[in-house]
Amino acid sequence: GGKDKIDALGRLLTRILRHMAAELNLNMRSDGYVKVQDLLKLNLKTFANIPLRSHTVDEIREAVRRDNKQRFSLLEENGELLIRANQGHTVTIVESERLLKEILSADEVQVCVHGTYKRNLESIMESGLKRMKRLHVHFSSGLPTDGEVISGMRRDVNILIFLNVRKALEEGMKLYISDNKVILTEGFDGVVPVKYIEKI
Ligand code: HQG
Repeated sequence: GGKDKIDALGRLLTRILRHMAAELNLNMRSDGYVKVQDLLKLNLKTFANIPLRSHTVDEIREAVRRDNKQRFSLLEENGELLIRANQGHTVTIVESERLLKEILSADEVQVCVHGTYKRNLESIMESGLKRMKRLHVHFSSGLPTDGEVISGMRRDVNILIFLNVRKALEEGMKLYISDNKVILTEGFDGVVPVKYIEKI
């Protein structure tokens, strides 16, 4: 039905806007925005097997509105509609300073928590939190409550790692916050060293 079509569209938009700009030759700005009209020219199919071309601007607006983690932002500029993913990128076209807002004081942050899995813990305590394929390590700016969706971590994580924001900022680690309130950092060369982990 219509709901499934919109959900499938949302998943495809996530994939394109975070990971596929380069291979698709998409004109993406350093703040992550691309023209909606450029997307609607693409020939890709959603997981529901519906071609992106067969969608409308209104369906894109609905996918953005409906997204449970507010993964996208829309922008109207010079009569054109632009869309971006708020975080989660692997494509290096995007620049932290343009996509995100820098956190300047620890007072801006109530909690900064990375969600992960027990199987990763030993490795994390050995080598720090790594950004892996993405541009940033991801943290939620609030605590998850039972089974609820929260931007910045998956629902099924079973370990919470808290960042010492004050110490990280003091020692020159740059922290940013996205439009959907995910806290992001490149750490130092892609790694948040273990000494900035406050507690687990
Ligand atoms: C782990 C989802 C071993 C890290 C979520 C994570 C988030 C290590 C995985 C967003 C490690 C990377 C990002 C180390 C880190 N040894 N494992 N040294 N350092 N890891 O997907 O934070 O639904 O790149 O703990 O909600 O899981 O897609 O990062 O398990 O917001 O919008 O390596 O993705 O959002 O995985 O998730 P990811 P993430 P969406």
